[in-house]
Amino acid sequence: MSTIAVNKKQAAQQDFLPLHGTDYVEFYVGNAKQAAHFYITAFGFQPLAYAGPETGSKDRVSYVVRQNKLTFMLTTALRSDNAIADHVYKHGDGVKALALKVDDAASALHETTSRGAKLYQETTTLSDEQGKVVISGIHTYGDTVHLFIERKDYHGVFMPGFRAWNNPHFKVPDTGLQYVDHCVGNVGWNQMNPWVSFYENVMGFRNILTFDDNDISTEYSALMSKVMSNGNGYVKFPINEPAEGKKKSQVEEYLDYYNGEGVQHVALATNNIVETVMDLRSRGIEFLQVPTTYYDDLLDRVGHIDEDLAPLKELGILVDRDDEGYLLQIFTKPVEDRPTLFFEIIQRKGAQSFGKGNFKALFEAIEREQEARGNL
Ligand code: TYF
Ligand code: FE
Repeated sequence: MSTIAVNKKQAAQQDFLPLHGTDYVEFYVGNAKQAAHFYITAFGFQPLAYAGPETGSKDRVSYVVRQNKLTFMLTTALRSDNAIADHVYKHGDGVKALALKVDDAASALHETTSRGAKLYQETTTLSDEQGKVVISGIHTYGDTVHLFIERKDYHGVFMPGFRAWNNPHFKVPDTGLQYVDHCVGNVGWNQMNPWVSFYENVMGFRNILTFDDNDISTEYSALMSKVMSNGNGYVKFPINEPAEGKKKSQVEEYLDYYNGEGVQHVALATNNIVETVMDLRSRGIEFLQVPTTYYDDLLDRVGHIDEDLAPLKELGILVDRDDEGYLLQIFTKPVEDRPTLFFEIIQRKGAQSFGKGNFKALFEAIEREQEARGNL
């Protein structure tokens, strides 16, 4: 065997959990019909698939919506005596599953459970006339789970158990959202490092960035964060924990209202953040606002950028630079009544970092919202 072949084999062996990115994000919600309508109307997703009593699913309904490489599933309970109803009762609406694309769902389950992952779903083969999809799953922080989805040769709209769903009388253009850039988990006091170890040891991820109290907490909202990435960088999971500070940590507020650990934000990538955010705003999505003074010295801080300053300022889009380039980002207000899940819209122009230069302005904006809620 040549040296290159040996090295490739070693690299493949090292990554015991090869992932091809996010397959879908599943939300457990109180009313999936209305939640799906929100993601279609306000975020520009297209209807894709439906599962419910008509397709043999007696205890739940799920709607699947898609925009480019982004797939969301909105699931609700049809009865009170099931795990979905319990989840919504405990947490409100939130992310249940981060489903990851794999070549081999049985292997993914074996590799992770043999390293200590707690089993959520045994390897299950779902099949219909269109082919088969194999799924398995493990628990992560809180009541959140990771599903492993193997869909090598499936030709149906989504997966067995779902039927095509669309409404020919209701067409809404997309908003340019492309794929999941990263998903952030909020965990309890002193729980960041244990979850970092979980992603390292059980899932083979690496810690690529760390934000400690000095980066984040001294003056502003107190939290610490470590960014975990899988081998090819397609799946990135920052983990936040609250820290003691002058004011109540935004992470603590989340833990109070979510009633435990869970997904804090999902970052959605776009190729044109100005157009995407203008569109989202006109559809009613509300974003956190920074003071206009943020823009006074922006170009001194980040140097030349391709975008005009005026629309960035008008929309409240934040910019940060690192060694590799720059990024533009903005954060929605929470998308439910509890101050829990929100979305980030991000456009990367080379930068692979997370906007550390914006933490001060961002966390002060979050604190203003916390204060208005009486939770600071
Ligand atoms: O994902 C990130 O790290 C950035 C910054 O509560 C961030 O989006 C970190 C913590 C937080 C909100 C945003
Ligand atoms: Fe983020």
